[in-house]
Amino acid sequence: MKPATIRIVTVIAAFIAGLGAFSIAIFLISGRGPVPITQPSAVGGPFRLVDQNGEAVTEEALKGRPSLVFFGFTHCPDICPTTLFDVSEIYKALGNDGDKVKAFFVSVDPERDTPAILKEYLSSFDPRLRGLTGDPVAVAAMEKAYRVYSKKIPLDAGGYTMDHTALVYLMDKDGRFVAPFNLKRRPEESAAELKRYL
Ligand SMILES: [Cu+2]
Repeated sequence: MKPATIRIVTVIAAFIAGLGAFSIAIFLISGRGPVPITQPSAVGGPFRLVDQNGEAVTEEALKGRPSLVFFGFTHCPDICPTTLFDVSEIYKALGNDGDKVKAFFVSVDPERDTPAILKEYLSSFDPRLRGLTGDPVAVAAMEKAYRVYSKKIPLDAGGYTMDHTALVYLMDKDGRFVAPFNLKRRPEESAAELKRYL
């Protein structure tokens, strides 16, 4: 080959090599893109229950608004009524924005917590709270999806109580789990956090 030809071949070879390096770089960059939003969250999932008015409620109810989701039962001696009271105080602190936040109290004791019992029990708290119950198998499936533990504990005097996870979950307006929600602060502070998710 003549020197001129050699130079052209070298330039073309360098160009092709450069192209290769360039496409490898693109591949590496795109391979490190953001985590796909379809990745399933560790907490949450489909469910099919009924509320205190007997209306069907599924995971679709979590969409469009941020939600607080927590589990308990109406015979609970302290934690559940305290949580329901705290959430009612947050609704008060939210003022007009209260209508833009949902809250679900899911019974871990569907055997006793019928919609009618839930309705009576929830009448002492903010009317925007929705109580969920249903078929024990459906309740157990939701507990599993939300990583909730619950267990029936027989009482000496007869009957039983329930041990259960007392976490409150904050879900965003797409129905995705954000984080456990802290109730151990002033309702105004909780309200301010919720407003960030409207
Ligand atoms: Cu409880």
